[in-house]
Amino acid sequence: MSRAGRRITCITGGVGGAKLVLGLQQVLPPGNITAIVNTGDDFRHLGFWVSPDIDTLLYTLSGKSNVAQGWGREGESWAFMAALRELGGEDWFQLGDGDLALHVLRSLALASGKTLSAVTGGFARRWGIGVTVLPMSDDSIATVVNTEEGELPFQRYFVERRCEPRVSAIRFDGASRASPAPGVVEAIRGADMVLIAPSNPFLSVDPILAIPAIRTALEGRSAPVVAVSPLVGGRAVKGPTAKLMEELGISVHNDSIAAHYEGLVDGLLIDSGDGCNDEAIRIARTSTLMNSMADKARVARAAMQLAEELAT
Ligand code: FO1
Repeated sequence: MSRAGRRITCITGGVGGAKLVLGLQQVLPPGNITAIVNTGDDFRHLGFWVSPDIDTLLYTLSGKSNVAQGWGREGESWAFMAALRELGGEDWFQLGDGDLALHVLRSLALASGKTLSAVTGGFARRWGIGVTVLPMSDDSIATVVNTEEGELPFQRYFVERRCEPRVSAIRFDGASRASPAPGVVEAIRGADMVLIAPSNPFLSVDPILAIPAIRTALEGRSAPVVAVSPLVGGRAVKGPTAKLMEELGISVHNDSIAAHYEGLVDGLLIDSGDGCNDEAIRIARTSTLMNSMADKARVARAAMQLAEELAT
């Protein structure tokens, strides 16, 4: 089948996955791509339901994202936050004026009984996004980080504490009882290949894999699953991945990434300068840093190439 017919499903957190999906869009019609997005970072803040990784995908795929910042909208204004601070409201989590519209409308829709996947699909359609953007689940799942300062909900750890407290364990409240959102299992089973984006395996990919029916679908896969390593040169491209691995006693090496995904992936795409000694999976290399659109297309093509080799 020509690549044009390929159906690809991408399992992703926020930024890393958004870049990979942008790269895939250079190679495939957007309608052939489904993104299954982490919602373990989601939380209720100031009465609004905030879904950061979903919003990163929506903003990125609609060309609205603040690329340099890695979250939120480009050209944002901050009148709401200024007024909030005047009134003594919590200001550790910045909500831009444009971003606020998304949280207000999502919160209203959820309060009226709509599901997160229905709301997300509505936003994607409104913004002309051709990729199918699916939350991993419509059930509530919360990533909680055990640190030397006690348990922290994800955003308190990631934003308020800037990932400083040392982590001893991570859990995903609700994941073991959660069902995949509609279309998620079908997107895994019906794909010609499944890619795991270079998101943080422990914070952003694991919540997705913690949903039993998703893990089972990946374990029983017929199509190849390829992960893109989040490590470049023995450190993470962005965010706390390497620091977290050290704190969890995991060596910051692709061997650990391969071991972490053992039984779920058939191939691992690593950076040209790195190595991986795992004999059980196929390794491919490219320059995996994704800054320019050409970078993103290169990494997407290399991941597809590896999956195609595994499928033959
Ligand atoms: N990250 C920050 O570091 N500081 C913020 O103030 C912040 C606000 C914010 C608002 C909406 C949103 O969707 C994301 C936001 N993020 C912020 C990023 C967020 O914490 C991360 O995108 C993920 O949760 C980690 O992948």
